[in-house]
Amino acid sequence: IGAFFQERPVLKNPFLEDALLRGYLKRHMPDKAAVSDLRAFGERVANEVDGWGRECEVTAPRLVHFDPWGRRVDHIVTSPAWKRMKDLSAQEGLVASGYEGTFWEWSRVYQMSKLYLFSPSSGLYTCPLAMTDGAAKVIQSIGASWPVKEALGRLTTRQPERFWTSGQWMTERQGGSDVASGTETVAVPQTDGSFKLHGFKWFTSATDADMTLTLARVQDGTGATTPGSRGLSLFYAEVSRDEDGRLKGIEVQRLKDKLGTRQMPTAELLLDGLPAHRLSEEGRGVASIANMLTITRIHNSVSAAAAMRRVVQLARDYATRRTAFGKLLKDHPLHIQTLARMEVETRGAFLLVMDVCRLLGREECGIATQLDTHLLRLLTPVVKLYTAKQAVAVVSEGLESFGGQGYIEDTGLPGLLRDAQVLSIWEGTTNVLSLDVLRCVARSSGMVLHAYFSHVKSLLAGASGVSSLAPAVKAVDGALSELEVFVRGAATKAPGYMELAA
Ligand code: MFK
Ligand code: FAD
Repeated sequence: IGAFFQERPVLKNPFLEDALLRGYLKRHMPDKAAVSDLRAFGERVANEVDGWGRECEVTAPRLVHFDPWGRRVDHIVTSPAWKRMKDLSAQEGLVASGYEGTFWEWSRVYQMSKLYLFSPSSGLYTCPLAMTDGAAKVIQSIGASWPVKEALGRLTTRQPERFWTSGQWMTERQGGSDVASGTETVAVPQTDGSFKLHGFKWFTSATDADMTLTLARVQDGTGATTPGSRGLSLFYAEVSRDEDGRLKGIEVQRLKDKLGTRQMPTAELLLDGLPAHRLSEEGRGVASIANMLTITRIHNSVSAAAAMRRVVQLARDYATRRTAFGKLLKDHPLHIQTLARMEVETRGAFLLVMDVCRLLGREECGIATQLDTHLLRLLTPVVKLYTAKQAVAVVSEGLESFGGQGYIEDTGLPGLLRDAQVLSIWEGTTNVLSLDVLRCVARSSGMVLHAYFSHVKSLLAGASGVSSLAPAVKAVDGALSELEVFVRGAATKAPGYMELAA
């Protein structure tokens, strides 16, 4: 009954559809090789990868505890599409391109642009890639020697058969934000200088990884450990199996039943003598894993901007196909205003994210000024916390622009919202990242904020003819004056400084 069937929104090449991305690249890195690679990858995302992403969503990972004969195997069974994502990630250099330096200071912008195209179609494979990138960064910054030299090569290779992913096992039952008090895992020294880890990791995502970085407390000869942050060290462990097929030193307790990110396994792990190597100095675990946090928080922001861009692209397309009250949605001014507001949020997010990627690239090439370094430190938590919240709001609005169909599971749209919701929780919640902003402001005696407002002031000066920016100029001037008081207080350790930094 009824001859009408609504046309679906069509995903077109996300690179060609994204005038802002293309314009940004043209302005900043007009390298033909990068642009043609992104165009070709965009084609692949629309025509091939997006289907795999859907397959990952509908074929959720599952845990097989025992083999048919009762032996404990703890196999996390993932979909063929999830495995294809791993191979594709290596071939396309989704981690490698951040380390190859092909585009010099723009290598990170290029890599993150590619991830931005990939993310909404990736079946959440961006999660292991973020942690893999973070692990490579930590190993590189510590200085890759045995036993992690081989690992660094595998994390950053383009050869699918060599490519490894890494986990990031930090959260325990007592503390995900407060890992300093919450970490109970102990590292027992072995006679050969290695360690065995005993503890329980409460959230471990993409647990089919080949290795992990994790935190634990080294036991002394009496079995005692140091409490708090100063007791935590950073460890490297490989996830491997013995000749009977059992995981060495790990039992997978269960997979989490999650609101979203269902494409990806998130497990609870009992570490029962996991062989590991200490990477950091004793007690420098948190400071040493901070590089991983920086990278994964930037990846998170890229995924947030990408989720917004994807829903806007689909909503715009749908507005050209759906008719209501006698005309297409695109011809209803109110609907267009809704889409325009989403577009503005998406553009703002994209530009902030790309600026942080640009700063990261400059730092990694050794050409960052002190201003760049301050901005990178300050803006990393800011961009993560801000874009995560934006993504939930914009994607939610985006779903509404499809009417009832936005709520229907097999359109693939609801998954976008579910997956956006996690962006503000993992890799540091909004409050914890706000405190991280305060931490870096306090530790630099306010200099990072001063650098930030001076930078914004110089940007505004470049647009001095735009009268609508006058309130912003006034606000920045006010902030700079207040900061001068703050910085002076900090320098003299006046009581006002302690109140502000508390
Ligand atoms: C699509 C993309 C997806 C991404 C994949 C996600 C998969 C999911 C993975 C996870 O969720 S992994 C778990 C992530 N967990 C967190 O993000 C933990 C959140 N909590 C914090 O970030 C806390 O602020 C923190 C654990 C860091 C607090 O620890 P402490 O030990 O109480 O902090 P403290 O004493 O202030 O700092 C210790 C050192 O670390 C200091 O260095 P120094 O000793 O040299 O002074 C700090 O400066 C340094 N530090 C802390 N945060 C830093 C940092 N350095 C640089 N950047 C930071 N953000
Ligand atoms: P809590 O720390 O208990 O926080 C609860 C609330 O209190 C939050 O709203 C928080 O903002 C607030 N809060 C905490 N401290 C403060 C404070 N000082 N001031 C103000 N507010 C505060 N972790 C890993 O290590 N590896 C993984 O692979 C991983 N994968 C994950 C996958 C998923 C799908 C999810 C949901 C989580 C994953 N996590 C992982 C865990 C995640 O990093 C933590 O859940 C997160 O860091 C928060 O920690 P928590 O759950 O202990 O919350």
